[in-house]
Amino acid sequence: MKTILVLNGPNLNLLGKRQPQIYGHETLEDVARLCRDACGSGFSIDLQQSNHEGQLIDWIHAARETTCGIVINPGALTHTSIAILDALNTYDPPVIEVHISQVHKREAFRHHSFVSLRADAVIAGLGLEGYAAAVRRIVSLVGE
Ligand code: DHK
Repeated sequence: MKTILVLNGPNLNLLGKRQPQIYGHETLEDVARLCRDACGSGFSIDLQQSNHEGQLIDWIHAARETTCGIVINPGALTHTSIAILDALNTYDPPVIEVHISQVHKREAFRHHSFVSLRADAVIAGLGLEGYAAAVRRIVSLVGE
């Protein structure tokens, strides 16, 4: 059984309650369900969320030994965190960056992503379906 880490950054614990006009009414539990449905039987999903940059980095480091890919929505750390970029640069398997909203239609400060310098694909604006698409892509990249 291969494991895909689905990592979520600051404020995504409030998914479903936070600005639903932007992020929708579904929750992180719905994200977990969509990812599990998308990955098929040979894979497991490890979904994590933290509001703390260092915790996210620790999970990326641990994933080096235990996972076959990372789906990451770093929240606002997307636009600020060289440390998360550096952590992802220590990780060899596929990395896919997901944003629920279409960040390029929003404020200019959301248009730049440090994580995109490492990501093998970037998905924005598909809502929660972006996570499922990212999981399917990792499954196809790493093989059943
Ligand atoms: C989530 C956030 O929390 C924002 O800080 C990003 C991203 C966009 C999203 O669309 O999922 O700018």
